[in-house]
Amino acid sequence: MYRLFNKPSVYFIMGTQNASGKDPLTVLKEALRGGITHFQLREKGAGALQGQELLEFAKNCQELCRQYKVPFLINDDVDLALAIDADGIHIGQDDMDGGQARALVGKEKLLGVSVHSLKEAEIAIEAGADYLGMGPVYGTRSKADAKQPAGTAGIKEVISHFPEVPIFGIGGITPQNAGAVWHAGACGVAVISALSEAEDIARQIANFKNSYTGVMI
Ligand code: 3NM
Repeated sequence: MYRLFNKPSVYFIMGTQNASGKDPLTVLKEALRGGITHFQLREKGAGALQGQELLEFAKNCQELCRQYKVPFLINDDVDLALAIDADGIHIGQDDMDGGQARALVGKEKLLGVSVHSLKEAEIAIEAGADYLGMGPVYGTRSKADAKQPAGTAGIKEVISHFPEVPIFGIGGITPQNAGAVWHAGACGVAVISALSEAEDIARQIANFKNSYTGVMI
């Protein structure tokens, strides 16, 4: 199951609110063309699409991801994920319980869980998580209720206990500061603004991948 998480993974997260005035589907297409390895639709906050509009947008995102054979996950909304047969679901600590999410989506779907401690990581893994997100590593403007920046110590700790579980660093990560996340042993970076606000999304993705080997263009 962990084969879908090769290093260095670049996991793009976006909702229509993150597209910085651009067409969100165009942003997603550029990111897919540029080589993102995972995509999560995270539609949150004021003005978030709902109902039929959200369903249509999600289907359009899914269609694009299929063209590029990139796993398409949905944040939090299990009903939506099941309705459109998304590849997986990502949940936070304030959403439903990991075990409950796993029971609802079944064994085949990817399940990601946001965690902030070794204890939360243990519980998520026990519940059947395929990967974990850990953050915020750095300060972020993209999540209203984000915790204090935690650096990479937690990532290192979880990896030392569960070396086989894919861990993504999240929160304020850019190609310039991603080195510490790779150094901690993360399989990938999960990012919103560094890609959604990039002038040249493909180059930014290349820079993320190159930051793994220390090369920058
Ligand atoms: N979750 P950006 S931080 C969605 O700490 C999310 O769990 C976080 O956006 C966590 O790359 C975050 O723009 C926002 O900082 C990430």
